[in-house]
Amino acid sequence: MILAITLNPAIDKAYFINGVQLGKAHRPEKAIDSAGGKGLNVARAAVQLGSSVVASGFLGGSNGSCIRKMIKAAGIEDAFVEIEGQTRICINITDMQTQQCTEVLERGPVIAKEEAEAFLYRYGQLLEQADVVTISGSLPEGLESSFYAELAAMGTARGKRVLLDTSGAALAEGIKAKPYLVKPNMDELAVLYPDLDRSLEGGIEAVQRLKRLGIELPVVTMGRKGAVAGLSDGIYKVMAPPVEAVNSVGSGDAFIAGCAVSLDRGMDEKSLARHAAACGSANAQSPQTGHVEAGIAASFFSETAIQKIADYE
Ligand code: TA6
Repeated sequence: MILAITLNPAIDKAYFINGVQLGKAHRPEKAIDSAGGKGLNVARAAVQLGSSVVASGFLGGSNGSCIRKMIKAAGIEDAFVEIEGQTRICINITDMQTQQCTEVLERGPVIAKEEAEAFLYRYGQLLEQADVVTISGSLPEGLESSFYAELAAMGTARGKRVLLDTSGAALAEGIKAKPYLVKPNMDELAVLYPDLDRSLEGGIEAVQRLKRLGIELPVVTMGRKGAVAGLSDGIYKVMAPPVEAVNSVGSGDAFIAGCAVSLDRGMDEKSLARHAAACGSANAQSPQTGHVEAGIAASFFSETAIQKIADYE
């Protein structure tokens, strides 16, 4: 079973507009609501790929109730902790003429101390049944930046593979707990390692550093340039087939879902890396955020290349 953690979930509202113009009123060609926040995108994609998933984090208010209905309909088991605050809304505006995505991400509710404690207790219980744990997205206000490190340490101490996908101080702190996998994209990497450039060499150096810090499977995703993964016998570049993106938002989350499902199925690490990259590309084929058609992922998997590009120093 995959335990998917989303401490700052959201109702994701995806708008598709034919020619976005600031300062103008727009009536979207299409509007799609989904249960979002990175971890719920991971959870939905993992269920679509055939895994059983329990999702937990914080949900509150009318938005929280709406998300509970959505995740039930998506076949995700709801183990969220109810809070006083109102769960947020995140907006993704895709310009249908340029394919450019603009996101507006609310900060979300402030978590009270007793709510954080209630979650930690629930999380400890859920860990017993989990094989793989994904921890994704921003930390809500009220939680220390070391909160993910605490969750990762609890999971690792119980022999679980913990996949951490976050950014900023939460990522820097989380790495100290040595989760099994971290997956910064180039923007997140620029904050973590500002001295590195956005080249393939920069990605390789980042993987080298993360491996030395004890991350078993460090991955750097580089958009159309693919991903750089630190496997046990060296550093590999993974390249899914080039696709025309319909909605690329959530592709990083689908990548994590591919990793979690591969671990859940006991796939070898090269297959895991290829499967994850294929899932990320499959997500971009859907107008929905965090959505993977298993058939498309399987087709992309067979066309996803992996090659060794460096040894560990
Ligand atoms: O990666 C896409 C996405 O999960 C959107 O669905 C939206 O919920 C946003 O990211 C949330 O990001 P955050 O880092 O604030 O958790």
